[in-house]
Amino acid sequence: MKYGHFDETRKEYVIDRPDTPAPWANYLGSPAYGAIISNNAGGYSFEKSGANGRIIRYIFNSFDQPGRYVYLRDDDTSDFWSASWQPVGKSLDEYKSECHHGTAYTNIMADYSGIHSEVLYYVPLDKTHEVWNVTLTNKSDKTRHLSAIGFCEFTNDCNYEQDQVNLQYTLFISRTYYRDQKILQVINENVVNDSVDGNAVNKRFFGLAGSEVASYCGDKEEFLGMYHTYADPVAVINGDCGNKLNYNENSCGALQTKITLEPGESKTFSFILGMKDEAAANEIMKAYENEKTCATELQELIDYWHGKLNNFQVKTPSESFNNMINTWNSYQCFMTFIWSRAASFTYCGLRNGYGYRDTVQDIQGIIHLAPEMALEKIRFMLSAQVDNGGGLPLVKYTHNPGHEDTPDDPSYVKETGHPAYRADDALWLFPTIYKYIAESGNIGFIDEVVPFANKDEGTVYEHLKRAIDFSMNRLGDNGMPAGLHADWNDCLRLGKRGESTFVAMQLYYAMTVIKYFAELKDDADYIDYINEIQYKMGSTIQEKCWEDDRYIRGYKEGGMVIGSKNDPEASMWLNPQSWAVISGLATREQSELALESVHRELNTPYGVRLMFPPYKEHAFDGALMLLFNAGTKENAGIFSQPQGWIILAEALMGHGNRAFEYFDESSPASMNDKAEVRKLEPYCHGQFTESVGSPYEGRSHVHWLTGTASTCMVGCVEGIMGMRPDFYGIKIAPAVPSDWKEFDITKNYRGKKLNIHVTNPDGHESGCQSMTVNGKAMEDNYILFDELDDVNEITLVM
Ligand code: IFM
Repeated sequence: MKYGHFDETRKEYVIDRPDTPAPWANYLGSPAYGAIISNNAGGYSFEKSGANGRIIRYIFNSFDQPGRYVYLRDDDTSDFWSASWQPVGKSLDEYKSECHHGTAYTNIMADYSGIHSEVLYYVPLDKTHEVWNVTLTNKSDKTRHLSAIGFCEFTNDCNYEQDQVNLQYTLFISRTYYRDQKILQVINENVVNDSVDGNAVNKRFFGLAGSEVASYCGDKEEFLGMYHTYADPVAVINGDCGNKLNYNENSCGALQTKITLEPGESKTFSFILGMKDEAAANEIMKAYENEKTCATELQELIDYWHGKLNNFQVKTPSESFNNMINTWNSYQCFMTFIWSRAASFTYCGLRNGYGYRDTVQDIQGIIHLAPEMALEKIRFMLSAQVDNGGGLPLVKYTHNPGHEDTPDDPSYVKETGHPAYRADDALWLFPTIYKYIAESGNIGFIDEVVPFANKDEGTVYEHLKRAIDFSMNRLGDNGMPAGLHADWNDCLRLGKRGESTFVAMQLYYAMTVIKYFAELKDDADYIDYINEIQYKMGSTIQEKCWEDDRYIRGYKEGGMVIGSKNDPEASMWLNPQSWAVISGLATREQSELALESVHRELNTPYGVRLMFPPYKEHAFDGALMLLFNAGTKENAGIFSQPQGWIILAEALMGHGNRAFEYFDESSPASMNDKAEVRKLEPYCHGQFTESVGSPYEGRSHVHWLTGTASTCMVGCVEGIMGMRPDFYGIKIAPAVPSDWKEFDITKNYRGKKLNIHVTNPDGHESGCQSMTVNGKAMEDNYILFDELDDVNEITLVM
């Protein structure tokens, strides 16, 4: 079943059936002013923190209500509906709608009883308020007398939990005023000096520009009426908001305007919402008296986002691939990069910092689109590396480089809840920094001095050396990096001296990367040292972790093998197989065997399982995935993030068919026609998909903010499209389905435009027969940066 389609030209996803199997959301603004909106206008807004800066209410895990509602009413017949299908929910026989989720805007269009409505929701670029720009058009042949009523439900406390739970307090601290086309809400009004016992005065506004307010309401119960719901507020039924304000209990903003429309006529006006005092609100509102403001602001958003996305575009035979790479996977990468795990319909905003590994990985997804943004975040994450080389598991939003406490300090553990270092955190810096420098050519970055989190400072090169030291100083009994608190898999507690094959492979790869940097720096002694320890590490992994046709998952403290072929449960694990290839550790023969085992034992129609069989009766002490139902999350679910790694691994091996098979199984866009199975938005990755063992195989969860965005992006761009820049140039090594006859890539590479046309006359999966750059035949599929013109026509024959 399908509820919408991709509009590639406008870079929009268009939902034409509003009764989607889950709220399908979009992200507006940034955490400075964040607004999450569903296709039925459900969602919430906040300043700075989803949990502590909440402006409007949203009830999680419920019916996608309330939200940013515009009620419409025919004042001649008293019939009413909403500009989004919900909350009124008219019969879909009579009510038609389209929700266009675009890049940082959402436009909800509806047609009902001869009235066409459009509500464009957005947060203007770099601003901290939101706009609901409404246009009503009379498509009927008679004069229509309408009311439009904008409604939002304010929280009574910026902290969303207090607002919901501490009612003996929060019901008695808020009141509203009406002045000059606006509802003004004030919280803790009597606090004069900004703060009493930690309570600060909070002021919000909800205003109308471009049309006269006919009536208003600032009291939720007055607006809805007892025993009414958002579907049938008495104010809407009566066609009059009653001019009531609240004093205690619950605030809302509701503004009615009356519109008369002749046949064919349109009128436009805007509701504006924000966390501002009256003076600031007045200033903001003024801009929207000008009819052109919204069009200008929308264009700014489009130019900004499309400008970034256009730095890498593809045209392949797969629409699903094109839609993901050109727009939606890329846009999701920016959202995870900017929002981290701050707020969604699943994350309520309570997180108080950035997860180290997640954030360093998120950066990878945007490097090819916006290396300058990546650089800023890389610096930040390096400044969250402790001087012992380990990453802070959680980097507080208040991060103060050089002055932070660490997992060695009880204060850090108490404040963050993270009891110890994790084995993998700082190792993610290696692929991320390598990719950044290769993409940007900013080789000097390795000499840049960046503070450590707790004290001292060092060059980027020194930071990386210390990351190697961190692992080397904490080896387990077999000589591989100790498990510490956990590795990438939060559920895998191998014990402090347990050992993870995955981390050992990450370390092996990190050693390869640091050698590139050491070569740049002519650091011969260090190269010798790395060669020696890398050889030793590689031999240990091969000796201790290879088992016939797979790599085991690791060793529990005390020596128990995890993920052995003969184990009754969890005998096959995905990540050590993909990373054996990515890290360059496995021989060709081992790689082929391991990847084949993955396909045979872990693959499903919806992607590759994280491991199999699920833990049920044989879990070791520390296998926390046992807490999840079989086929779910880390317990043999299809964890989405590793899909990107297996795509990359297959592509690196030149297995284009397999790489694409894995892309296609796990790509949201490929499930567009099976939305009733996937449930989640068909335009964004989720954290995981339920697998074999679940009665809901194929159902995905935890939308938008997931490391999957970046891993799949890398798997597709570096892997399938084969874009492999290095310090001096770029290799073009696609690995695609053998039935792709041709495809095109346009890429901005350090300011040079690459127009790449690939043909595949003989049906290969990978490989290069010949390549030309601006008509000149190349020796192979590598181009030195210095040989590039500003615009380059590149042809590659596979
Ligand atoms: O790697 C982790 C991530 O940091 C948080 N979500 C779950 C992943 C796998 O356990």
